[in-house]
Amino acid sequence: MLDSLRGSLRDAVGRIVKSQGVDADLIKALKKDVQRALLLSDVDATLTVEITGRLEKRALEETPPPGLSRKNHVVTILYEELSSLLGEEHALPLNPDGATKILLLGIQGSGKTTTCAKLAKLLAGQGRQVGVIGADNYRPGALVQLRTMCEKSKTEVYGNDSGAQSDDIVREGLEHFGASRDIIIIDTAGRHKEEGDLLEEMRRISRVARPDVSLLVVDGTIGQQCHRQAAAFHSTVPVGGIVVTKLDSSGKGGGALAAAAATGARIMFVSSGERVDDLAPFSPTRFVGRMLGMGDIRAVLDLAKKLEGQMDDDRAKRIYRGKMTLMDFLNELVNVQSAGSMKDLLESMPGMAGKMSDQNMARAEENIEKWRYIVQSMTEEEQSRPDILNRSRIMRIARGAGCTARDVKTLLKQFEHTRNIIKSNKGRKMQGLMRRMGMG
Ligand SMILES: Nc1nc2c(ncn2[C@@H]2O[C@H](COP(=O)(O)OP(=O)(O)OP(=O)(O)O)[C@@H](O)[C@H]2O)c(=O)[nH]1
Ligand SMILES: [Mg+2]
Repeated sequence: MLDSLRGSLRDAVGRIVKSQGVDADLIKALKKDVQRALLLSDVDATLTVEITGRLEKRALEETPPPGLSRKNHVVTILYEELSSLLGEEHALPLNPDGATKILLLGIQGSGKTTTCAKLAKLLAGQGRQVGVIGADNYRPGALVQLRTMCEKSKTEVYGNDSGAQSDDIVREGLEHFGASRDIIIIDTAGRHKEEGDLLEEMRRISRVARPDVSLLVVDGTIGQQCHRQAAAFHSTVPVGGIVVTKLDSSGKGGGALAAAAATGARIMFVSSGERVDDLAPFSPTRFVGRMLGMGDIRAVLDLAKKLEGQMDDDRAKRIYRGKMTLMDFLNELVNVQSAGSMKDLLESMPGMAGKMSDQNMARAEENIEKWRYIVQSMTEEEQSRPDILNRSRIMRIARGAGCTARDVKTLLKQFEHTRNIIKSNKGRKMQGLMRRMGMG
């Protein structure tokens, strides 16, 4: 998805990570890299200048919280600014007293029918009873397309292809499903543009359906033109949320998302493929996290918070029982590093005792920086079950973290050793260390 944007943002982050230290030149280069990446992805030029200007100013002026490296801090700022470009996170509002009715609208070919089936599958997967009404009586074959796709989630589709009016079909469909469903999704017809008669039809359907939320489906390949389309719909039909589709098939997806967010619309879902599973709730922070190549960049933010002192009890218990995840391991290393007892920790590792000269310390600390990016390039599942890391996953992680597969393996080996000592309770030094960290 959005390969070119992701590629260039990761390169930019990689440069910071690999740099010796953060200085004004590096920040300027970062600003340029990000500017280029955003413009290529069709983000509006004014928005781009605004965002990257803020990035530069904050990176130059703000002091990192205690314990967080300057590099990581700059990455955090980049993450925050890019996320803010994409607006806030908005969940689908569900009606607590009865079926939630979702009306899909959008111009021809924007992806309404496929979104309808994808959304049905997503919500059914969350254990909800979903019914679908096919109210597109405009395009021949619309109902068959909808039924075929909805079969995959075994979702019932109500339709009527005997020439009925679309608002009548909606009325019949609602009666048909009655109170038997938690969610009813209505697929509607499109037109070439946001023409008057389309909007008029939507108004009519809307009066009958009385939707809890109307979702506007926009084709992401139109890039920043999304702004005009979202604004046009927004001003005529009350749009509760936006679905941006086809993020897989054009480099302009970033522009589409930024433009939709700039109208004040709530982006609720994004679609990045034709298959029925290719729809996901939209979260600016997760989206940007993926773009920047970190499994979940929230971990960096958590880390920043954690470094301000507090110890997470659950984590301590988990570690002590030998159920440590890679993220726990990393956080421990960073905690110990910031407490100045890095050498203790490393000496407690098998094969490391006595080998850590003071000169080597600087290299080890560099390793931690590298390991942090490695761990952050993993999915949550990989972080907690490193045994699933096969060759191709390791290659992917290495690419995401801007290092070699060997670096990843070194980390895994070290992690394995450490976990084993804790588990077997044999590493007395480690226990002493754990006690000092308030966990023994
Ligand atoms: N690559 C890709 N194709 C998509 C995506 N979403 C929809 N499509 C394709 O876009 C085309 C139009 O999708 P539909 O769901 O039929 O669009 P629609 O809005 O219902 O179109 P009308 O009913 O004619 O108004 C189909 O070929 C879909 O397979 C997506 O996220 N990625
Ligand atoms: Mg359709």
